[in-house]
Amino acid sequence: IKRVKNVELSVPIAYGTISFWLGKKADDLHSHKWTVYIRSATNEDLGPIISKVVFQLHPSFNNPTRVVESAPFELSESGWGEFEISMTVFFQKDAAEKTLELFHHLKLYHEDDNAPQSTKKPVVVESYDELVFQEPTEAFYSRVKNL
Ligand code: SLL
Repeated sequence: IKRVKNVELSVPIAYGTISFWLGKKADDLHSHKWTVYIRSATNEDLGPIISKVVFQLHPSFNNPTRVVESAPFELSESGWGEFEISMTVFFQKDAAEKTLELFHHLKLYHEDDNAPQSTKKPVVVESYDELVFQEPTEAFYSRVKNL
């Protein structure tokens, strides 16, 4: 495979969770609705770069291994508890890159225990990172450099 020498391609990403409390009427096992996501930090489409993301949920969920094969790379669920989510990122084939593993702690509750829960104020936790392609393959680079 031909690689482009002395070139580094860097794609800023944001990943994390947003969670809404469903209110007093919700049942105990599904008190919150949440979404875990990986997105471009600059609002680009990650579809040309990422082929799929495997989200690994807590084993208390049905089918805890969730595969998302197209953008947007996100997953929504409902539940009651916080846990660590692992996300395995698979790149498009022509990138010839290994998978990348990201971890994110799902947060449902606000920091301040005394703050009343609200169905209108979501709990958002987001991290920023970069997908870095050192000496990208020619095929991948020519496809994504102008995105
Ligand atoms: C805790 N260690 O004890 C954590 C585990 C697991 C949360 C939290 C399942 C919901 C469903 C769910 O929310 N599990 O089964 O639909 O806090």
